[in-house]
Amino acid sequence: MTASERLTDLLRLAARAAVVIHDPANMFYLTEGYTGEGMVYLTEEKRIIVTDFRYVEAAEKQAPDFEVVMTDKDHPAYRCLADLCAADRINELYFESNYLPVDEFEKLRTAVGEEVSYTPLRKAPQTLRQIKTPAETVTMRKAGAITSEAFEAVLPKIRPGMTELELRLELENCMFRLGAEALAFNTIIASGVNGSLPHAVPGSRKLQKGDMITMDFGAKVGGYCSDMTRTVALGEPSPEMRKVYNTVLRAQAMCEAALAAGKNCFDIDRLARDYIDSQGYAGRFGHGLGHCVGIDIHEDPRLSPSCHEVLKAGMVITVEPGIYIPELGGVRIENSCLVKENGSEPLTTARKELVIL
Ligand SMILES: [Mn+2]
Repeated sequence: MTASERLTDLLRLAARAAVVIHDPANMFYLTEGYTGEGMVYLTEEKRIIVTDFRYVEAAEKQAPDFEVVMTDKDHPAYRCLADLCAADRINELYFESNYLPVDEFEKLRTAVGEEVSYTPLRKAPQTLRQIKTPAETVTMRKAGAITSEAFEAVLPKIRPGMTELELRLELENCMFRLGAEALAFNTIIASGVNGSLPHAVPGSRKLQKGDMITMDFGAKVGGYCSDMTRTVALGEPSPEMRKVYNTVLRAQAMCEAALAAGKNCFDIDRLARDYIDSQGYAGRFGHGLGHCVGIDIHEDPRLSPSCHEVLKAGMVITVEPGIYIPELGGVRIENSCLVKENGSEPLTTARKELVIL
């Protein structure tokens, strides 16, 4: 079954109902490859990409099962959509209420007509996207491998005196050289005291002997993201930071080992939180333990105190505990993991034991 068939199936789409998709991640998923702009229009019978001249050829190549409708100045996108709806005698149109700005929705409704009923799609495509197909898994494994190899490749380049920005450049270079088509997100480099900032933006701070350096990065391959964090030491770390590292490592390994279909997200998060608290770091792990990842870098469900969803086989989720101590520094270790029936498989495979450079 194709992704678009899975969606029309899930919605039990009536004969005179249609779906319009604007979110690029959902368009990519439902067309199984289209990366351009525009809209996707689906009915039980039809699969159409509505786009402008710039993307017509790409659409035909990337989504051969889809018909392509080209917009122009006399036929802007919502005019084309209205024509499609009229031709199919559509009386119910599903739209992405969680994506389309209100102004855009009003333009759409004005063009298509008040007589049609508008039904929020909620997160139906996102729900499908939670469970990766075998083909998606292969792609994500490749993204994870490139990310992991980039970590090994950058280690010999790290030296005292280089700035966080220089390290970022080297690391991103490694990812592109190894086959990344894009970055999955903005690389985080946090050295020394900056390590206490979970989402530190790399800056002009120079790396020094004794620093711990947190690198959170990921390659995008075939449209899918990878997400990995490793913290390394430049020279011998202080006993205090070594204890922080070992605590995070243990929490990470423990939670990764606990992942399996049927487990509750809340319980996995609590496992890390309780252990970190018990080691004397209560309040120093202030973010969720992880998030699903796929076409988007952050997808649901989350491993967090507020998520009570149950893990399913085929989800790819990060396990990323951290400890952050202002004026001292921080450590985070993260893998992206494929959830299986009886366990999990890390898709990012770089070594996790403390690397001292
Ligand atoms: Mn992450």
